[in-house]
Amino acid sequence: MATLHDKLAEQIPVLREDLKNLGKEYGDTKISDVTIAQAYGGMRGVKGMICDTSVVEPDKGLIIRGIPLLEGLTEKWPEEIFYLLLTGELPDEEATKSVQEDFRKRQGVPSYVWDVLRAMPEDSHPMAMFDTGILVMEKESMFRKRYTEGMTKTDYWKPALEDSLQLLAKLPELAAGVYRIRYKKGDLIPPDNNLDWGANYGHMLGNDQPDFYECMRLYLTLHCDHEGGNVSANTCHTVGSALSDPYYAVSAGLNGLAGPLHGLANQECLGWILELMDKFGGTPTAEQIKEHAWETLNSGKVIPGYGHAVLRVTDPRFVAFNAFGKKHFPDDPVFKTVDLVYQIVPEVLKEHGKAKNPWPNVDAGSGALLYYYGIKEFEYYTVFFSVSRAMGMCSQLVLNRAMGTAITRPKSVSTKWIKDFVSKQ
Ligand code: HAX
Repeated sequence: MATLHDKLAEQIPVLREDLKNLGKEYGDTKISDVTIAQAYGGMRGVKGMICDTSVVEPDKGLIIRGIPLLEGLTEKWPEEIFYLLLTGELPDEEATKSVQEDFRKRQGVPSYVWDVLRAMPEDSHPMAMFDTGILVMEKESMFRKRYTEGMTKTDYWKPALEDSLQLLAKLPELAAGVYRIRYKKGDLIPPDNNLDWGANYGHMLGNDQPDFYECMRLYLTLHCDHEGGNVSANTCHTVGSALSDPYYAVSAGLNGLAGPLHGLANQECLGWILELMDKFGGTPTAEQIKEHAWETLNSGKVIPGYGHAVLRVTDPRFVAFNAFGKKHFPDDPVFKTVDLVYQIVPEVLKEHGKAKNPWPNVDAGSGALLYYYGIKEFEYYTVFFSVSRAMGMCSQLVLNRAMGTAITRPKSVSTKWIKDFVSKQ
């Protein structure tokens, strides 16, 4: 099977031809309308961009290139998922090895990155450190170099892929370094060339339990992508559409992931679980969970890890994490509490009547796994999410450069414009 570069080189001319024909024949066909509520409501449901890597169906959740997550993808390693996201095909053993070898060759975070991170205030958020680390490496960008030299538009995807591979190869090392520097865990641990991408991340964090390696692979697989409209993907896409290189675009997207309504929900969520356990002195009863959930809602806060802008069922990513916990540590008190909360909170949210989706999302369960394996610093949890999500962002960026997607520029209108418009109806 072909390497990533060769496979894309074969597919991209076909994709371009398809787009040319679609534009010519159906360019004026409407696919969406926008209401005033949607314009004020975060453009929810407005179809206004293209993402070929994955889709999220309200009743099914994540579907990567036509394959629903729970139909075999949770057993795949992240390198295989990256190949699938980019090319639409699951790699065979040889192609998987070529991605792994590519990542291995490109390892090695430059020492100037560590200097910058060590100079940051000691109480910096790990996400601020991680995103800064990516931005500091921007000087390595091949995309920027080739653009300055005057490359042709049809070649944009090539240095975008090159930057993406460089970046992804270094992210586990950068992320593990952030952990060890921020939480004073001792010297940085260099990558082990015999390990795969996910296991190496675990190794560099300082945990070589085989179960933890498995957990890391699953974690990196499950968070890889969630179509194009979520805050991080959409931000990365917008920044990339200005032909800012992948270092700028991915760092920007991850700054969006650092919001509590998005990726940071995983830190918030474990905090909520531990607060609950602390309050009731251990694994809480159903009544106690109900009481705590209502207290949260009545104080005007959201219950982290529940609800979703698109999903209307239990997130399959939550299902996969839950199955991992049940297999490896069913009696762990934090995991048991997460599982109990899952049985109570949806009913509370339904009774509350506001959230359109009362079911858990990916962030409801992921923290319990990390906590079990000794990563207790939950401010760090969104960094795990980021390493994985960078695969989706990079895949979308490369494909967008291949498709020649235009610079993002939706039209905004003022509230006065809206008032004048409705007064004429
Ligand atoms: N707890 C309490 N209230 C909730 C809620 C929850 N978990 N989820 C939604 N609501 C409320 C909203 O705040 C909103 O209230 P107002 O009308 O007062 O503004 C109302 O229900 C309707 O919201 P919605 O249409 O159901 O949800 P949105 O599409 O607006 O928002 C969110 C989706 C994920 C942001 C939302 O469900 C939420 O805040 N959840 C908790 C935070 C969280 O888990 N975020 C992670 C989401 C997954 C993700 O992106 N991970 O990266």
